[in-house]
Amino acid sequence: MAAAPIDLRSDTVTHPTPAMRRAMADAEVGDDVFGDDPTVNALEARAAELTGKEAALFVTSGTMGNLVSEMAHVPRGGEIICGEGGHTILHEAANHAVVVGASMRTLPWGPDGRMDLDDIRAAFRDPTDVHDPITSLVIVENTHSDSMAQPLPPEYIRAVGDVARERGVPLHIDGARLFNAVVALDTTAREMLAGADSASFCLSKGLACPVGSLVVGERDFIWRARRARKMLGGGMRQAGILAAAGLVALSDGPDGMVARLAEDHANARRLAEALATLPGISGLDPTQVRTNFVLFWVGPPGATPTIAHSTAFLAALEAEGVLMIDFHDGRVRAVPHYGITAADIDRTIDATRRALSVAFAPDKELARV
Ligand code: TLP
Repeated sequence: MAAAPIDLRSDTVTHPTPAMRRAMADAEVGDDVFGDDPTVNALEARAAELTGKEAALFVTSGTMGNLVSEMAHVPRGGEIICGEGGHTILHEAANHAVVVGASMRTLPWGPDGRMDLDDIRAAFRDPTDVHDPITSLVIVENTHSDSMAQPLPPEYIRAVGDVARERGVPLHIDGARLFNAVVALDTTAREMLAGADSASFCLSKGLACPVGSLVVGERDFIWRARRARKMLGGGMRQAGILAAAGLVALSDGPDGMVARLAEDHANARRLAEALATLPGISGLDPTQVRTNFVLFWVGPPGATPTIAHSTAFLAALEAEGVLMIDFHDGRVRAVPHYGITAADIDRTIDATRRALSVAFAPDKELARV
């Protein structure tokens, strides 16, 4: 039987740890819609405590976490300020428009993933003008995917929160990979979110849980998010089976998965350092690998990289037993995660070298593009 591929498409492909599987098998459960599931209640209490917020809500996914947060913060006809390539605008099936009934006002960001504070100030609409949408929420993504998952520091979150609150508008953090940012900056989730009104973070990415995300914020906000979750059909019953894995991931003990994220960051840096030296790879500065994303362009040396080049490279790489993915702007993405070892990184480096020479051999049509 062929060996399983080294799957670096995303940290969403992680499988639960043995400790999680045991905790899931043994989980005490109840009907969570009645508020009776002790394991869900414990997970929500743990998330609130870790993030320094009043309350938390267990939801099915990061997408649902962001959606119920938007529904809880934003009225129909409201507008959300967010970065132009953010997950909430590009990868959530336009749920802000279809479900929330809101528009998005998108802003550019710098290479470090930050929207300029003056740009944010200028993006607020005039609430006294009958023509304008009602600016109702600012969203910041942390880690910030497009900038190769830069971790944005608590001071920046605080500064954006201050700008938003000057206008009476809350700040939500799409913290799908919040704990990667926390670990990379050697801070705490509490400190990271001190300037934010709400956040969602995923358990099912680098923290390796099979399913789930948490939304955190003030008690009233969480109540509105809970109603929104119900409306979307996301009220689960004996969800403690799933929450049990989350409690393991967020525990302080040896089975906890937060501190372990540093291994993924080290593997990502090592991978990037090797890949950046290969002819055919461009746009990759390994010193910019601060968390678990490695993003780069591929193409024949000297040629302008295109999406067709990425496609050819990814196919050649798959034939070598390694999976990466095309990022939305045409770059290739590799994401080390739980289960990926340093030896897998070495094999990936060799496989990449071979895939580049197959995809961009001088006699290949694509090489002349
Ligand atoms: N991102 C996934 C894909 O959807 C692209 C990935 O593989 O990176 N916010 C951010 C910043 C995300 O990267 C993601 C997932 C989400 C929200 C949504 O989380 P899920 O997939 O749990 O709905």
